[in-house]
Amino acid sequence: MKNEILRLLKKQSSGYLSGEEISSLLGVSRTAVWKHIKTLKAEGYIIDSQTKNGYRLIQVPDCLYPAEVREYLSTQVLGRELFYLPSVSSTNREAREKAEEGAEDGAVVLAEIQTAGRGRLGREWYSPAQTGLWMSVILRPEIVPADAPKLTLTAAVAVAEAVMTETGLNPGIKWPNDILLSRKKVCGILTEMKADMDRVHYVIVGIGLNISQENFPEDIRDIATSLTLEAEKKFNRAKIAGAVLNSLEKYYFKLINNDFGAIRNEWKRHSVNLGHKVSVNTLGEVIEGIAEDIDENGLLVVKEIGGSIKKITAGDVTLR
Ligand code: BT5
Repeated sequence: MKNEILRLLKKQSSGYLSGEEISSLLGVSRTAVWKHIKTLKAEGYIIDSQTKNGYRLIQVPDCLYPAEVREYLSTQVLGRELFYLPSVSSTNREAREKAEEGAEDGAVVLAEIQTAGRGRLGREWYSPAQTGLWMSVILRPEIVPADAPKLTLTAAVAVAEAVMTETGLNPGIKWPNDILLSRKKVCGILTEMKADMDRVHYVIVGIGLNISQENFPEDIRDIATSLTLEAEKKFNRAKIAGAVLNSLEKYYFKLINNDFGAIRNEWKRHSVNLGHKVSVNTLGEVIEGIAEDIDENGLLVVKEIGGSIKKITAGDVTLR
C-alpha cells in the first residue's frame, strides 16, 4: 500500500493529491494514508502536507529502496526478488545465506553500507554509506563449475555498458574483475560459487561500484575513483542499479544461451589489457609478457618474452 501511495504521488508530482483522493483511489481509510505518508517521510521522502490541498512529493531520497530500483528495471528474472538492507557486513555473505535458504535465480541483495565489504583473497572493499552500489546477485545457471569465471567477465561487460549509457564516460575493463575510469578503479566484482565437481548450485556475483564518493581513504586514494569524481556530477544511485541489472540480465541470457562469444567481443572492446605488456601475479607465480587475448573460456592468454603462451585462470594484473 505504501508503494502504491508513492506511485500515485510520483504520478502527480507537479501538484497536490488530497488524502481523500488517495483513499478513494486505493480503497483505504484516510488515517491509513496518513500513516503511510508518515512512514515515507521517515524513510527520507520529502512530502509537503497541506490541510487544504493534501500531499505533494517534493524529493525522493538517494536510497536503493526496492521501490526506487524497480522504477528503472526492465528485467524478467534479475531483481524479481529484491532484498534491501540499510546496513550489512557484506552483500555477498548475505546473498549466500539467502541462496542457502532457497532464494531464486536472479534474486538481488542491496545495501546502503557494508561494514565488512570483501574483495578477492580476503582483501577489504571500502563501502561507505549511501555513496555506492553494493549489490550481490544470486544466479543459478545450468553451467559446469569451470565456466563460472565467465560470469565475472559477463558482469564486467554489463557494468561497463551501464556506466557508459548512464554517464557518457568510457570505462575500461582490466582482466578479470576491475572496471576503470582514467586508469583508476571505479568498480570491482567478486564472484563466488557453491558447486559439486560437475554442477553449479549457485553463483553470487558481487558488484561494488563507486558512485558518489568525493574522496577516498589515503591507502586507495591513488587507485580509486567514483562516477561523480569522473563526470563531475551527481547520479541517482537507484537508476544506476537498475541500469546495471538490465545490462547484466541481457548478457546473462547470452551466457546461458551459449553465446559467450558476444560477451567476449564486448569485453575485448573495453579491454585495457590486450596488446599491452602485463605482469600477472597468480598465487605465487609472476608471469610477464604481452596480454594477447581472452580465450573462449574467459582465460587470459599471455605471450611470455620467450614466446611461450600461458593461459591464466585467476590472478592480479599490473599494466606495464
Ligand atoms: C574486488 O576485489 O575488486 C572485488 C570487490 C567486490 C566488492 C563487492 S561490493 C558488493 C559485494 N559484497 C562484498 O562484500 N563484495 C562485493 P580485488 O580485485 O581483490 O580488489 C580489492 C582491492 O581494491 C583492495 O585491496 C583495495 O586496494 C582496492 N579497493 C578497496 N575498496 C575500493 C573501492 N571502494 N574502490 C576502489 N578500489 C578499492
